[in-house]
Amino acid sequence: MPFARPAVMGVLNVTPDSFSDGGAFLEPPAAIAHALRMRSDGADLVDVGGESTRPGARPVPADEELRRVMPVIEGLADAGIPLSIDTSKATVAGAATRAGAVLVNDVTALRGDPGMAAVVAGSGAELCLMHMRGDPATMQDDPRYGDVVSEVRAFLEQRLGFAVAEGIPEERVWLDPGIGFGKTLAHNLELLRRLDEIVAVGRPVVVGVSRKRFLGALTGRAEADRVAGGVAANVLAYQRGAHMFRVHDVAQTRDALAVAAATVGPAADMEME
Ligand code: HH2
Repeated sequence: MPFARPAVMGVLNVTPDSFSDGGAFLEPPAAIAHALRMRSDGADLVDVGGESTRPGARPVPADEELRRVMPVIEGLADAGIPLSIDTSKATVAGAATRAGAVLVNDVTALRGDPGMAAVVAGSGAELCLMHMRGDPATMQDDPRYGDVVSEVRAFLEQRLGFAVAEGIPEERVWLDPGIGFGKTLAHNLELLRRLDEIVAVGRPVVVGVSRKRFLGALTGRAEADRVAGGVAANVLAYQRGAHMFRVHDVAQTRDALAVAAATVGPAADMEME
């Protein structure tokens, strides 16, 4: 396990249209400066993405995605920043891991590109498999589940089995319930409330709640003002066993998790022995 719990993954969207920071980091110098700031704020790794997956987003061609992310990845790898690549394309994952990315964050869970599993297997990188209902263009059109937690868990177990069958060692796989990806407010809250059932699969769990729409629905706040709501959700997810937290607001999340870990985490357990 390359990252101790709790680990913080800082979000770096090199896109014009991401839902909360679209356009802010399109130029490599601005993106690199922001990543260095997140690192000094306590990010364990920086997740670089060149394609928005917000509800309604349109796919980006591979050459455009490469053009956006590679100068940033190369600059950050040179600076020694641990990197993750947020992509569903094998060519992008291949280029990023060759440049030094240590984790492939695939929101399609190896369903988006038939070449992805082989690239990840050959790269030696970690892999995050995320649950998504449908695709970003349509995923928020009336999503329905019988029991959302059982269905997400069964999906993640199936995708984990697929990854292992494709030659990716189980020890390298992370699982993510995909908060906001084809889910209503009630679905997102049920997944967070019963996150221990996803943790029980036995692989480390990543959660991405940062600035998302469900926080706006609960607080009435715009994206940039959802930090406190996100911190609350991340602390609750930590308590239920989540390992890694994907966030835009690294410093605040790091502080909250330090307090949570000291209170209910392994350090607190050890002191009681
Ligand atoms: N959420 C987003 C993107 N990638 N990856 C994982 N593993 N888990 C998530 O919850 C997750 C993700 C969406 O957030 P963001 O990157 O801020 O926005 P956009 O997709 O518009 O770029």
